[in-house]
Amino acid sequence: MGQFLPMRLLQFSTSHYCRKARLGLGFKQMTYTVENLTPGLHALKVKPLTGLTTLPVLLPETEGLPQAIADSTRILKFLETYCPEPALLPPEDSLQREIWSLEDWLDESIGVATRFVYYDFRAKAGKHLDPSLSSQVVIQIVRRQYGMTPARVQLAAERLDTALAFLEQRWQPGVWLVGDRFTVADLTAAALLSPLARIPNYRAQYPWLFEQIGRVHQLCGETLPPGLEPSDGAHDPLTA
Ligand SMILES: N[C@@H](CCC(=O)N[C@@H](CS)C(=O)NCC(=O)O)C(=O)O
Repeated sequence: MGQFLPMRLLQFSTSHYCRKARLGLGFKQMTYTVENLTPGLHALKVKPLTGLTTLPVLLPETEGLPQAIADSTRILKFLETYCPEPALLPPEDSLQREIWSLEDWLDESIGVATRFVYYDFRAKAGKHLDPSLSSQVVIQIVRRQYGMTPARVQLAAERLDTALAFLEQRWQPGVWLVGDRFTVADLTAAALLSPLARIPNYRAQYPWLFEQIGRVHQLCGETLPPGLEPSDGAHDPLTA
């Protein structure tokens, strides 16, 4: 059953952290609207609400609930408390601790590494995906904002290789990251690694990753990320 509450998600439409929040909302079958903010100008709206400048931010817009919840991790914790079923966590405390540790690693380290590798690709070999001046200007601004020097991009790529070697051992069809069911850990991995779907090297080297990302999106009723949408297949030699 859907939850007919008018929650609002403030987001950047292309952000993988915002995708993570949408996957959580989708899994819980919440009714919500999204408001896409413009990078840069977003801070004027978001900072007075949360004291932070990052998106996603969830506005429950219901009396008795917090006015604004900043950060995708807090959004998932809020959803799990507010709407316990279907559950995103198993009942065992020890498994929950493992899940939140994995979630924190994926969120703080791997999501950032993905961002570095993705924007580096979009500025170089993947420039053809959108060579327009406006897109390339945005990409350059993001690269400068996050200090994406070649040395730091290289470190990020190495961090991703280590992470994917670890995930490959335990994230295969029918097998979830922790315990025997889909949890916050799977949702977070799917969202924060999803930008790699645009990068041919990753598509060729880690086919299991994109199958798993697709499964998680299906489970959460969320549109597939760019690179995995059915319409992309016709133009993508790797999936043809
Ligand atoms: N750990 C945060 C990270 C969110 C984050 O980095 N969001 C980026 C977009 S992908 C952002 O809002 N950047 C704009 C800014 O920092 O002003 C979360 O999980 O919500």
